[in-house]
This record gives sequence, structure tokens and C-alpha cells, in this order.
Amino acid sequence: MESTRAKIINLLSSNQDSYISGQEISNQLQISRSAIWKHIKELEKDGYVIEGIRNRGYRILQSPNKVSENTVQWGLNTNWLGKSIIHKESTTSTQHIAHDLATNHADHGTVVIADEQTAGKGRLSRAWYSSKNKGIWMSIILRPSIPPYLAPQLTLLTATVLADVLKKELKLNPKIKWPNDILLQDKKTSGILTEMQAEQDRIQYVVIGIGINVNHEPDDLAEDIQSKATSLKIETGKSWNMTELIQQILLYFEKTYEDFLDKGFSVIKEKWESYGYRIGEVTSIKTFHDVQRAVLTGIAEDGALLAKYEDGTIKKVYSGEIDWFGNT
Ligand code: BTX
Repeated sequence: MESTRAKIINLLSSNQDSYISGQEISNQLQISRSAIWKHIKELEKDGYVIEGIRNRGYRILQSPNKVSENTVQWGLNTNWLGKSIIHKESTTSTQHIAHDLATNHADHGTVVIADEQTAGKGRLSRAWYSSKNKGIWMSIILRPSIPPYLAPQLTLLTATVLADVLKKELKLNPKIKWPNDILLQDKKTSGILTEMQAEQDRIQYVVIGIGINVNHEPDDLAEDIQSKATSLKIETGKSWNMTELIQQILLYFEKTYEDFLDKGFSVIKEKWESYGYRIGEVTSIKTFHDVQRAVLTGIAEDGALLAKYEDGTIKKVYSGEIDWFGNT
């Protein structure tokens, strides 16, 4: 349930340029004027600068430059995504927390965010470096009414959301490297991990983990990834406000997810392919048996990569090794 404090922030932020009177807050939230005043004092302790003028009311002048449940909720324009936010300064992995919450009936759209992960997870038991206050380490709980075999589409969807935010809001030129790396200048700046709890024909819940390197300097990246990873700051030369970025991601995510449920996968497929790294180019694909040249043509409904071989056949690639950076 939304806290009273979050409701006050929402009310104030729906009216960002003008004041909202104590009486109106009191009417809408059914709490006393003195209770409102106490909540405002707590928000100020949280770093909010709130102006209160007699006979006019309150307005937020500035939100704190740190990620918290309140700061993310202030100005978040979604309808259902992020209505419940759990923020931790430090945790093993936001995926762990999200799984715990989801098995305990957390709502569709619950979001878990951490400033730092001490055991961040990548795919296939790989590690994901998540240093303190440098990036966005976040998990989204969804309860989609799609069959389990279509769940990989949610990873592709998430990749298009991140690429859209980087392109449209930050004016960068992101590429999506199949299946789920977001690249800037050929280097990984973001990864996505989708985990699911399902019965044979029904998804109980999905947890989508999103990691984005935001304000890392080159030296903040672990040594073993320095040559292949980057951050938004390294690429743009400036620091980014992580609260605003999270809000944008949640807003784009909600819209894209609704479009996907409405119109199906074709919208996602088209967008994914427009961002796809080396789509339309020839590369080498190494399978168990051999290495063959093929043109990468796009993605299939089940999330596989489509490759057209020299003999004209188009095959799905699920886990073949691709020579991404070679010139074929
Ligand atoms: P992945 O398996 O595609 O990528 C993991 C690989 O990426 C590692 O083996 C390493 O080479 C490289 N790597 C590790 N950390 C970073 C980093 N910070 N930046 C760039 N490259 C890196 C990708 O898995 C899925 C990542 C999901 C991370 C989110 S964060 C929130 C949520 N919680 C959690 O524990 N995981 C997800």
C-alpha cells in the first residue's frame, strides 16, 4: 500500500508549479493538518526542499539527489508500475528480494532498487558488478498473463525500453546485442536478467533485473570488464540523475508493456531489430559441429536470433557462439 508520505509527494508533484493547500491535502488524504505538517518535516529530513506559505499551501522546490522510495515516487507518472517501491542501500541482489516479495504476494509492478549489490547476478550464474551509487540496480515484478514459453519476449521488450530511453531521452546511440546486452560504442553499459516462476501453462511471476552502469569513471569498472564495459558517464562526460533515469525507464516500460499486451510481439520485434547490433551483417556462427558464415536477419517470436546461411536457409540460433566483434 502506498504510504501517506508517498501520497503527499504525489499530490504535491501533480501540482508542480503551484501550491496545494493544507486543507486540500487534508481532504484528499483524510488526515489532520498537524499530521500533514509532521510528514512534511520528515520529507525535509529526507532532503526535500518544500516551501510552505500561509494561505497558499505547499509546493516542492527541490527533490533530494539520492535514490529512495520517495524520490522515485515523486514525479513518477506511471499508472501501475512502481506504485510500490522497495529501496535498499545495500543488498546481495535485488533479484533475491524480488523473488521473496513475489512469493509473498507482492503486486504486479512492484519495483526493488538498491544502491549497491554485493552478489549481483548475471545470466548463467555469472556475476554482475554493482558498485555503490554508481549505477541502477533494479528488479521489476510482473504477473503477465502470457504463456511461459513467451517469457523471453519480456527480455527483448526490456532491451527496447532501455534502448529507447538512452536514445530518446539521453540522445545516445545504443545497440542491442542479442540477446540482451545494451551497447554504447560496442561496449556493454547494461544487462538484463529475466527469471520466472511458472507452472506448465501459467506464469506465477516474472522478475526482470536491470543493471545499468551510470556514473562510473573508467577506474570504477572492475578490471576484468574494463575493456568491454562502459558507463553513461564515460560515454557522455557527465553525471546523470539516477532518480530521473529510473522514472523514465519505468514510464517507458509501462507504456511498452501495455502496447505489447495490446498489439502483440510484432511492435517489439520491429523495434528490437532497429536497434539490433550487426543485424543485416555477415558474421561467423560457431555451433557444436562447425563454423559457418551467415547474415543475421532479426529475431524470432521465441527470442531466438535468425541467421541466413550462404545456402539460403534461415535458421534460429539459440546458443551458438557468434563472432560479434570479428569482421567475419
Ligand atoms: P550477462 O550474463 O549477460 O552478463 C554478465 C557478464 O557481463 C559478466 O560475466 C561480466 O563479463 C560482464 N559484467 C559484469 N558486470 C558488469 C557490469 N557492471 N557492466 C558491464 N559488464 C559487466 C547480464 O548478465 C544481466 C545483468 C543483470 C543485472 C541486474 S542488476 C539488478 C538485478 N539484480 C541482479 O542481481 N541482477 C540484476
